[in-house]
Amino acid sequence: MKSRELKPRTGLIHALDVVELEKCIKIAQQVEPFVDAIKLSWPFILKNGGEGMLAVRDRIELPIVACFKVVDIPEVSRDIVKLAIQYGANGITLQGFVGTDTMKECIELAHRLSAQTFMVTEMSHPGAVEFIQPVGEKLAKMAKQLGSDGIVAPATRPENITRYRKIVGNEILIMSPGVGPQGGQLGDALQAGANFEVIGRRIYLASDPAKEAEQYANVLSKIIEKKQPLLEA
Ligand code: 3DU
Repeated sequence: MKSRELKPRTGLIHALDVVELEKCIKIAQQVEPFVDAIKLSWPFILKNGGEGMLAVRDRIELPIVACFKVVDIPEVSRDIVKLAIQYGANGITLQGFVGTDTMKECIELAHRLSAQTFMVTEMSHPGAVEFIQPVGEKLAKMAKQLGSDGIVAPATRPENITRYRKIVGNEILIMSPGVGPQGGQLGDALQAGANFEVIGRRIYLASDPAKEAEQYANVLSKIIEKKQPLLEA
């Protein structure tokens, strides 16, 4: 499976949480010029199977991120990672709190299969403050130590993205969900240190998803351009 590497260009990832296959493909094609990746999640897979993910992948050229937030014993997690990649994922999200053993195996396997990993360090919803947020910094350290390509951190708490950025350095990608209905403001996560903002409902529920994505991409890509000289300095 030829790899498509996720790199910041527009700074926008579309969380395409639409379960109807044809509608999902149509929106993926419409937003393709304005986003860096399409992110698919469990509801889509449960409805369409791995073949559904392959079908989306075949109709676009963008990287596909499988947002499976893998959280199981190493042996089972490995199978999820392997199958996700066989079914077209170029990147996969992992839940760091499951432990170093699972994370290490998943990251090594994904890299052997030319895919990228994104470890969740803190989620964006209110409940995240109960259990995962208190260990977020530890998780960010683990992601860096294990060589994860990226981490996932909340657009709803941009100040924490800045803390995670300090821990992981500039080499690791930070993707940040939570913009719009969850309360995060467009652009705040990138300003705080993220590389991508992950936006779902605001795009796929819009009457014109392409236009909506284009507007967000215009704002986000300008922030990326401004930050570039700072990162290279
Ligand atoms: O709130 P939105 O509709 O923009 O969708 C956010 C997406 O990001 C959705 O697919 C969800 O599963 C994912 N996500 C989070 O919202 C929060 C996380 O911490 C990690 C992933």
